[in-house]
Amino acid sequence: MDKYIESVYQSILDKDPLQKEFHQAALEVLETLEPVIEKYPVFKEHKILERIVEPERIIQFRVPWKDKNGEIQINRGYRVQYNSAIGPYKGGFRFHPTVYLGLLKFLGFEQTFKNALTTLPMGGGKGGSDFDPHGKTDAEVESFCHSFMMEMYRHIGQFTDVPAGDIGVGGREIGYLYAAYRKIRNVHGTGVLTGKGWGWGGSRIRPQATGYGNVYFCQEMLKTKDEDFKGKKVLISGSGNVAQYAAEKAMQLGAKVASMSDSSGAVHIPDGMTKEMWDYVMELKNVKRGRISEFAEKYNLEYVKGGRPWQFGGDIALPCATQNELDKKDAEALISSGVIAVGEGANMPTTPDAMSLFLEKGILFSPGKASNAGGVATSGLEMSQNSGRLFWSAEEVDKQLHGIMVNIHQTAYDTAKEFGQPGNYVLGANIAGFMKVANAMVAMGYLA
Ligand code: NDP
Ligand code: 2IT
Repeated sequence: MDKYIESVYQSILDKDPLQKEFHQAALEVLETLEPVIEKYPVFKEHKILERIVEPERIIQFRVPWKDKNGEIQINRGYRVQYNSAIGPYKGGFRFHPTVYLGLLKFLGFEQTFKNALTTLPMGGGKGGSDFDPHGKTDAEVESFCHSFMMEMYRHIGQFTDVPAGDIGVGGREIGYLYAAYRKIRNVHGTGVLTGKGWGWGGSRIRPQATGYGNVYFCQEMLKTKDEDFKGKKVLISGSGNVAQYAAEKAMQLGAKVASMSDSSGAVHIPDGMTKEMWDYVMELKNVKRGRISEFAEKYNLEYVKGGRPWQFGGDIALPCATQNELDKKDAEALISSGVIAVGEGANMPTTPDAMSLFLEKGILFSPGKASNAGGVATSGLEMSQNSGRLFWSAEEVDKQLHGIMVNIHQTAYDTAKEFGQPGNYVLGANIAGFMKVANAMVAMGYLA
């Protein structure tokens, strides 16, 4: 690695030695920026790398709430306001027991480049809590969300920072959070949160956007090899928001969706998911909030407790659950089963050694910051509709989402080619996202 880039990376390790997911995300980006730093010395002169790895602001706070027995519980809340060079901070909230500062720094850092790739004016941020919504009653989740917003409201706003959902934060949680924000601020109609419901400020297609967008991106990658989804065996991990709509879109395109999973295990669907099965999963996960094993039981399908879908083998893999859920052993299994494309729906689901293997073997591989950007892009479209007091039809939003994904694909593809590594979407996306933010920071001087 270039000495200057190595010194920036080393300073991250020295300052925050325990933030391993952040180290991983930063290293992946920094490594690919070598040719840019060489070509444009202005970025080094302006210390863009040193500045871009450091969040502009970090907020951490106590979230007290009462459980169903009337007992006081205490969680930690966070917002990492990473970079606002090109627009207000934008990015989701994650509620999951593994949430800590290092995880949110990785997500906020990724978000900065992802949002730049959408071409919409959004900076990068991420927040959340170590609160675990699993097994909680609706009333408990509501109480937690209200307490969380009692502190968060003062840090966000349509021109400052616009949160949305992520793991553990869906339509239900956004509703409770938005209610608290409205009560405290006495305003309605601002785009202070995205992922709102239809009829109270939300956008059509926002729930579908990340999963659909991931499939649209993958479609573009496949086109470069004269391939498509039709008849392909598609492995999907997760069974949450992103996985659900990636599955729906892949099915619409004629693919055989052969797996779903959750943190307890994976289900194999050798003949492909049917519309009836998909409806069952939607009800199971979004209404009953049950486990994917119940789906396996209902349809008499193979269920691997503690397993991941990758061992089932397939043509296309769409990891849509969480970070580092596809490792080198999984990549080897996929490659030996003849996988042709891997499209990241989750953020950083592929470990670095697995990613290197895919790139080395010439497998089409899209990094999450490019292929899952459809979610935040549609959040941007929700912000536009809120500002204009407008509602666009599902067809209109889907058309714009599709156009944005095609454009991100083209940008990553062209940038990889320009920098001498055709087909390397990781390098292409990192460089294209970085250039947009870095140029803005240079133009605004050292304060940006
Ligand atoms: P959801 O909470 O709706 O679903 C998450 C899914 O992943 C669940 O099936 C969950 O299983 C599984 N999962 C979570 N943690 C783990 C774990 N440690 N090990 C195994 N499985 C796990 O979240 P989303 O679908 O919204 O998010 C999925 C991924 O997509 C995340 O990486 C997120 O950052 C990313 N993303 C989401 C966007 C969005 O718009 N929602 C936009 C862009 C990216 P279980 O219920 O058992 O925990
Ligand atoms: O990781 C992500 O891009 C998201 N969770 C969506 C963020 C958003 O603001 O819609």
